[in-house]
Amino acid sequence: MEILEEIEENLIQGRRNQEDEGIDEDLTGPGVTELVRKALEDGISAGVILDIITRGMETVGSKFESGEFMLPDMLAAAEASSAAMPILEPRLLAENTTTKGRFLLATVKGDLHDIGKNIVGTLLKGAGYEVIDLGIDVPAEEIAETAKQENVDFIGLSALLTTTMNEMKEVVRVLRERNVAAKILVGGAPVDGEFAELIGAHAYGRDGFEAVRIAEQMSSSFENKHGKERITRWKLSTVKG
Ligand code: B12
Repeated sequence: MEILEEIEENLIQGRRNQEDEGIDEDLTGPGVTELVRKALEDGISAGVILDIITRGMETVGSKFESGEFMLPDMLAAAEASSAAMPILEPRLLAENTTTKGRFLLATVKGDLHDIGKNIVGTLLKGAGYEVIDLGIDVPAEEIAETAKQENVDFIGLSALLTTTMNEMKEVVRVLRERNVAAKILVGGAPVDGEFAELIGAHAYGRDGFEAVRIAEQMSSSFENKHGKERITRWKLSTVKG
């Protein structure tokens, strides 16, 4: 089996490392973390590995939906995926060292899913943004408070449940009420562009790569409108911090 396929298969089976048992007991040998290290050593790019991990998690979701997988299976895959991130992050960071702006990330209140958000954070950092990650289950007030305190340029909200996506609307309302000027991006499997528009967010991002693209577009239009000053402040604030 090719190494990327091996990563995907072991992820779906929830095998974080070689000691872990998969659902299929015959599956032995290196688990996700060892395979990811090996793939990087072989010269495979961190971005390609991220894509495979994302695809594997989609399969896990379908299996859960069809009843083939139970909650512990989903959790095991999630743990394997999270364990791969610290291995990939330095590589993604090495590709870019400049700072383009401050990005606040949070999974909204009621929602505990953070794999996608963490990937978005990793890619943003890799692209040169300073990321402040508030974690999961974050109330609107806390997001608004931090956005003001830290004077962030972008806010990225994540939700994976059809119930919690409605919380995004509340976050946008509170941000407006508190006059937070940062651009708001929303993302997560149940969210789309139409929903983003409906709740008054500035943009929807399908994945971390798109989040980077949107932020770059917004920054350059901002720069055109307001000159280079603010961009310089971003860079200085990050050098200090
Ligand atoms: C892993 C997982 C879990 C793990 C989460 C662990 C963790 N640390 O995150 C655990 C086991 C805890 C879990 C729990 C539950 N889960 Co769950 N889970 C999943 C699963 C399989 C994968 C999610 C994932 O990590 N995907 C991989 C990442 C890379 O993709 P992603 O999150 O979509 O993120 C990408 C994009 O969406 C985007 N993105 C995400 N956020 C943001 C933010 C911004 C700003 C931008 C620009 C982009 C962006 O970029 C990311 C990178 O490409 C999904 C299935 C699925 N297909 O989504 C179900 C799923 C989301 N879960 C589901 C359910 C039902 C639950 C539970 C209610 C189950 C239960 N009975 O308890 C609980 C709810 C807990 C809670 N309150 O949040 C349902 C939701 C159904 C619905 N429509 O609401 C799903 C869809 C499974 C299913 N098909 O039924 N889950």
